[in-house]
Amino acid sequence: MAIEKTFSIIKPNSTLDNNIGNIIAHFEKNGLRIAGAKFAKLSKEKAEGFYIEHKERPFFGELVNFMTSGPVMLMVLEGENAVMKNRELMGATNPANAAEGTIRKLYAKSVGENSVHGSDSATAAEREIAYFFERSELTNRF
Ligand code: RTP
Ligand code: MG
Repeated sequence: MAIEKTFSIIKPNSTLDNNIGNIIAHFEKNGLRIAGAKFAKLSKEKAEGFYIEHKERPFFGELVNFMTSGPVMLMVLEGENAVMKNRELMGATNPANAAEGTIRKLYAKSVGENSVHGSDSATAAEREIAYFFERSELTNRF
């Protein structure tokens, strides 16, 4: 299996709860490594563009409000099978359904304030990484 990259966000509930280090440690202990990172406060326009696929969903406004309510940690993670590995480590969207030991089970508050975002496919990862990072901001070990 080739090394691949995926995109991750530590959402405002977890930056505010001081869980940035715990969540990064979780990735690092489970085979993913940081290939790029920045701490930021998203503008409304940037958050709306990121979640454009959810524009017609009833929770879109709430989602954008939440994602702009505090700082976020934007990260590119890399490792074997990184996209699916990250989704497994995150757990189900709703923490009530998330498996024991997953990031959302450990740190999420609700289906909205669910601690982390992770790309759901290699195609999404490519778009999301390019949406936030310049090529020169990423390590290139492989
Ligand atoms: P993400 O994109 O953040 O990694 O999460 P996901 O794939 O597990 O979930 P997705 O269906 O893509 O939804 C994106 C984010 O929208 C919020 N959401 N709120 N109130 C609701 O019913 C609801 N449903 C989804 C969550 O923050 C979810 O992560
Ligand atoms: Mg999603």
